[in-house]
Amino acid sequence: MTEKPHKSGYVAIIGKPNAGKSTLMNRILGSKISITTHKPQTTRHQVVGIFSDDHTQIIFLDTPGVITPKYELQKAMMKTVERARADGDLILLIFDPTDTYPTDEVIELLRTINKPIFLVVNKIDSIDEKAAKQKVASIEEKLRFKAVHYVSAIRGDGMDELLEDIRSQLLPGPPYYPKEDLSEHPVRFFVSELIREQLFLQFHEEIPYSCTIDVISYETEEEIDRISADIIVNRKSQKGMLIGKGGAAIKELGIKSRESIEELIRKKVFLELHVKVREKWREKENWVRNLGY
Ligand SMILES: Nc1nc2c(ncn2[C@@H]2O[C@H](COP(=O)(O)OP(=O)(O)OP(=O)(O)O)[C@@H](O)[C@H]2O)c(=O)[nH]1
Ligand SMILES: [Mg+2]
Repeated sequence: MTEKPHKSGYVAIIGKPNAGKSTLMNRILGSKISITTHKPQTTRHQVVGIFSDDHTQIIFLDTPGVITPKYELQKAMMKTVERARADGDLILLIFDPTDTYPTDEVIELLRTINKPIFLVVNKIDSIDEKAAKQKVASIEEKLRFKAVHYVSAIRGDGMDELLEDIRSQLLPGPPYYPKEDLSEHPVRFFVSELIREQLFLQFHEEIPYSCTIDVISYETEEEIDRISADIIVNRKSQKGMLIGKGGAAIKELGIKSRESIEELIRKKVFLELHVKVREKWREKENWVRNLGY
């Protein structure tokens, strides 16, 4: 009997904003590693998610949705996508067939690379097969794919077949991380992401896009973790909106954020939030870099 060789490799998850990239990664890992919301441009960093079984380790790189950047923060986000494109042994282009706008920027980004690409057609739970196939045909005219998969990241349809096909593309190699690891980011990263997720869920229009989170301190005690974080806003006028009437908005943000952090670390959390104004931080390369992008 021949043993299955151990295989490992990097898989970059690339696509337009809101296509379901983070949902797909979370679904494969069976764990919420990357935040997801109904709003585009939720993901801003390269988020590492590690899938392991006895004979495979796949390191997924979730990335921000591909856009034409307008300010420094978005430029940094697109550098992240380019890095993942360079690091991936295989690329998954996540495509949302219910999206009525063109996919040109993503196609442009992937046109010149010489690596296998899978087209992963997501959200098949909300479009009929014929309509999805028509859309796929128009993308296949522009890019060559090693395989096309139809999936629903929300429902989990097509995940086993996708995983098996990803594995078939990987080369024999050792695991790079301990098999029980699901990610590699420090807990502070997840804390700031979970607060940012609540910003996207609770605030409207420009607010979530104008904010970032800076975890100032994280103290671990036996019974409780004490976390203090700044919410950085882009304009002075946004501070009041974040705080809300009588502090109601920031209170709600704090409660929901604390609950999701507690769920992650399975421990009681004391969370202190402060709003700070950094005039036009999104447009300034220094600030963008200092704030972790
Ligand atoms: N109906 C349906 N909705 C989905 C599916 N997968 C993801 N979604 C929804 O699509 C929205 C965007 O999902 P995300 O995973 O945040 O998308 P993303 O591509 O990571 O988005 P960005 O980080 O903004 O680039 C969320 O509301 C998801 O619930 C799916 O298979 N079916
Ligand atoms: Mg995302």
